[in-house]
Amino acid sequence: MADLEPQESAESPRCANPDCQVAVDGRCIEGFPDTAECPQFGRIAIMPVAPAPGAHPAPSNGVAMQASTTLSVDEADDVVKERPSRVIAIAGPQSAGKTSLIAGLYDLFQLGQVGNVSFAQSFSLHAFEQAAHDSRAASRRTTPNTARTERGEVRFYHLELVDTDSGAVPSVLLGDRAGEEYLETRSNPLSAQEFPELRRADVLTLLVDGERLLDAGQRHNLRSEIRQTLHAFVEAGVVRTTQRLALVLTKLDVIRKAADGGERTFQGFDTLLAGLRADYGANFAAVESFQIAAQPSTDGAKRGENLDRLLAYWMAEPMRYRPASMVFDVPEAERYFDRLMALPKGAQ
Ligand SMILES: Nc1nc2c(ncn2[C@@H]2O[C@H](COP(=O)(O)OP(=O)(O)OP(=O)(O)O)[C@@H](O)[C@H]2O)c(=O)[nH]1
Ligand SMILES: [Mg+2]
Repeated sequence: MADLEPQESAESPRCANPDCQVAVDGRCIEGFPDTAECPQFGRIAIMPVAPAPGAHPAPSNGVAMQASTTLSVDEADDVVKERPSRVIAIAGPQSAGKTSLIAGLYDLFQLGQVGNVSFAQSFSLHAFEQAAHDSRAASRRTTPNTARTERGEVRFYHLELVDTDSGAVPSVLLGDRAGEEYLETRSNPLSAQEFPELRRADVLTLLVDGERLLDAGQRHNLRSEIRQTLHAFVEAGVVRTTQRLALVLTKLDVIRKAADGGERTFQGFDTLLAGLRADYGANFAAVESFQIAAQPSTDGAKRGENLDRLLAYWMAEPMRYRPASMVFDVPEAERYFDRLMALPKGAQ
């Protein structure tokens, strides 16, 4: 097979479908009259590329493809600029289940629609596969052993999803980073300003490790960690009142297996939620709670239980910032000039 070089310039309209000739003849292979509606149309094209020098030649019956991996902050910003999008920051202490949540959602899409949301495409298929493989293997072990997310830049998992009720097809960007970096903000709140996913988030998703909340010896520490981490985010000024907060209790399967059926743990979670609402509710447009089992290792919950509810919260139309000073009544008047009025102070 001859090696193929990308033939489009950076400015050309590009499509993730390598068979689509939209850049050449302007026709969308999926049949959309307006390419903006086509779920395949985007900046990041999956197209045949020349192998790196010294690399193994591509098999004769296949094509080499650009790695379909997580997106950097700049790449995620490109997606946000071009398409309707939902940016989701998934924060929480180490081992809370952040990467498992991402992998669990991907696993659910393998089976079909999740609630009223169906899968269209992803620029991160390989990364999802890797995360799902690790977490499936871990959930089969008696001692959990998921590959910990390494410290470093946030990585965004990309999904293009269809809301089958509204017809919206937003890009959903799920930010993942190592839990210990979030924890460190407690002693140095300003370090949260280095985490671009927090400012960009439409939904800040804060995970509470259900297994630790169940453990009487760890319960108190965990609740302090969550409170202090959110306090640090607020103090660093990286949350905004147009963001929504999701407080998510993970590992529901283990909690339900407790001798008291998890009653104490659920109460502890409700107390934590009530405290966060009282102290930080005014910093967010909404605060909702969820209880999930993304990758259960016991029969205490269904795999992916309640992820559909969390996904529906993520998919909601993001809040748009509207300065209060611009919200004022326009007087009704026949003559156009009579409708003019002095702007409120500070609105000029
Ligand atoms: N029982 C149970 N275990 C889970 C569930 N979800 C995740 N786990 C386990 O919890 C452990 C930690 O999960 P991760 O997804 O790696 O946690 P993380 O928050 O990404 O951790 P860091 O990358 O270290 O910040 C893994 O061993 C998972 O298998 C669940 O629903 N039930
Ligand atoms: Mg992780």
